[in-house]
Amino acid sequence: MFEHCSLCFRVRMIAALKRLHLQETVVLDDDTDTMVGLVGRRVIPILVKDDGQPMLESMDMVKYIEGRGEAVLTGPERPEVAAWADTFPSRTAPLTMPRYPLLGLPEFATVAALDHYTLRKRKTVGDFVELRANTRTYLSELMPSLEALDRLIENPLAVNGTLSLDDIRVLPLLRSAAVVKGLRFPGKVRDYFESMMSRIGYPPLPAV
Ligand SMILES: N[C@@H](CCC(=O)N[C@@H](CS)C(=O)NCC(=O)O)C(=O)O
Repeated sequence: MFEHCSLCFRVRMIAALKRLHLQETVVLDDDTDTMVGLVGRRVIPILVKDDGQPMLESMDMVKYIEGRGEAVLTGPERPEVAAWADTFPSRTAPLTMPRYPLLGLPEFATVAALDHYTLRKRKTVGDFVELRANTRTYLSELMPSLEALDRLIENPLAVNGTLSLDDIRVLPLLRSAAVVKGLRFPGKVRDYFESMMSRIGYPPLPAV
């Protein structure tokens, strides 16, 4: 996994909700060999099951972990929450991607790993300094999405009132967005984020 990766956090979140132990390994951003050695290509997250078989899709991993012991994701899903979760990452990327390398995360522990990430992402999202300099603009463009989520949240401990796969879709995205210092979540989003993070026992990532 990468510490900053929201898809990885889906897996950590369900394991925490189920009180199941996950042995976590953070790889350096430039450690493509480890990923290719496990599954033949560069992809994160990878879950290696107890029988040694690797899994590649984060939602499959969530369902696999959920299938062990008593179910915790017993509530209904709402298509409008999944639709919100589909569009949100493209709005946060210009804010979050140029900040992850500033957080002291283990996937960027060497200068080579840090530069590997910067070069890759610069090609897809643009120059990091320029993106950070435009923080105010990106934040104002993001607020309508957060306000839309505020209207969707039914309860601070479950987006649809009872825990469901929708919580696995939403919380990791908020954890990523919260790395932006100065981002103010609307009231229900803030209550949901704080209650859920404390329920699963994770502090937020640092914010810059
Ligand atoms: N469908 C996959 C998507 C995985 C995915 O897109 N992972 C990204 C990380 S967030 C990735 O592997 N990127 C390759 C890279 O960082 O080079 C899942 O949900 O597990």
